[in-house]
Amino acid sequence: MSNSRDTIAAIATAPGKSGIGIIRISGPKSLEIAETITTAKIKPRLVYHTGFLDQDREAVDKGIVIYFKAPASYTGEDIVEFQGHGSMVTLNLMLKEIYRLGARPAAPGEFSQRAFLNGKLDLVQAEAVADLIASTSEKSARHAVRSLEGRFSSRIHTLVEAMISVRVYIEGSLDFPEEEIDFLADAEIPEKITNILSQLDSLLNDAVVGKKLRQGLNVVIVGRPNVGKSSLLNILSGSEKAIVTGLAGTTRDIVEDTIFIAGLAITLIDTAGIRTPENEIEAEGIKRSRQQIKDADVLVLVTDLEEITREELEYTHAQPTARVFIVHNKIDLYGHPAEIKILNNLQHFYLSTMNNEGVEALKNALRELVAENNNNEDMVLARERHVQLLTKTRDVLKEGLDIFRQHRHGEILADCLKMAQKHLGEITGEVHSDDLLGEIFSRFCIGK
Ligand SMILES: Nc1nc2c(ncn2[C@@H]2O[C@H](COP(=O)(O)OP(=O)(O)OP(=O)(O)O)[C@@H](O)[C@H]2O)c(=O)[nH]1
Ligand SMILES: [Mg+2]
Repeated sequence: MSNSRDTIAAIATAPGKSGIGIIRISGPKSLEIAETITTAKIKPRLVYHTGFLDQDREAVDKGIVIYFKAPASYTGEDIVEFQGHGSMVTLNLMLKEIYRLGARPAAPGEFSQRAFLNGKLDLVQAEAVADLIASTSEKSARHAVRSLEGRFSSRIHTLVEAMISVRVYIEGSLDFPEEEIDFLADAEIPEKITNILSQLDSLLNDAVVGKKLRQGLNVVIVGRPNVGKSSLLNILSGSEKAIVTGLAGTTRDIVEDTIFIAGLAITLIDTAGIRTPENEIEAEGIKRSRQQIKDADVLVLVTDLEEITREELEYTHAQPTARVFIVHNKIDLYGHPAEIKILNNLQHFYLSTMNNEGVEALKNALRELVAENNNNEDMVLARERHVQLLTKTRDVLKEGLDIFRQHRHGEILADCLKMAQKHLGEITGEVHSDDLLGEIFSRFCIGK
């Protein structure tokens, strides 16, 4: 979509009424356009208070204009920002004039795409820009800023450098067999690869946790009808979001509420009670419950019995990697003390949502879980794309190492290293396709 000879323009602030509205233009005509619609003689990085004029030299608004001369700008091109009043009417009038003078509307993410293509940001950093704008919790915002500062990218570069150095060593000995450093017998190579693999594993680990952080934790509450799932959602979120009645089958739709624990977004999801449905509406509700189970990071399985049944436990089988908490609700009815028991490696919480006994212990367990996911300064705000590429990198390196160990085959290992490097290059965007760029940048907002 990008042709950097074009000058692009967009309103960069959110639509609606606001104190200030910003129009940003980038490209070779930026300065000329700015000097036409203002009365200022503009130098880079100075602030001018000026009128913004339309075609008939009538002021549409009055505000500030700033010029960033290429390459010292966000996109690496000439950029001008007009800061006027936040009225969609005047901003659109100005845009109309800017288009008339030769700019065209910017596509979503086009400013950031130009920044990427001009080497101002790598792909991970560009994605961090979008994540920062979209962040819903303090933690995810802080981690987005770290990625933007280049911490994720620098861990990737360290790995790439280590791979290159091993590859150069192997290829060197392949090219000059007469000087044969007997690398086939060299224990240093597997050692170096193992070392790279362990760094890669730790990055992958941080990325998986980081992906959760980006999305927030999904806590799904499941169980038979009438056990108190909706009551639990309400007490955990401190709201009356879900309808509670004594009738089995009250909840049919998915009910969600987001709470924040230690700056991390936690989405609590209440579902329809699982049983043989009595009608079509309930059947659809139960189908949706089962879908939610598959997306859960944490499953809170609620029962109203002192002992959970085998059938109830089976609800968790659809999502084997989720953490499972078993809640025995309504202890006031069967006279069990409020406590936590560990049975078969699962935490069982005995509580009553009616008189709030034992609920704090469950909240504490959620807090601990968040802390586990959260206390990692190295964590990177990763996307599924990053996790997949890191996994591919690890797999191809492992394969190369195995073959090398078995057959002492240097060439194959060098090829695997090359492939691994290519996967890492796709993360930072050193290796990229137009499709990938289109897919990433089209999800940005216009004006960024
Ligand atoms: N005695 C007692 N009753 C409770 C407790 N928690 C919930 N209840 C009651 O149990 C009934 C069902 O509660 P809900 O929260 O609607 O149960 P649910 O699991 O969401 O039910 P469905 O939406 O039908 O699947 C209501 O009458 C609640 O007041 C509790 O701790 N003790
Ligand atoms: Mg319910």
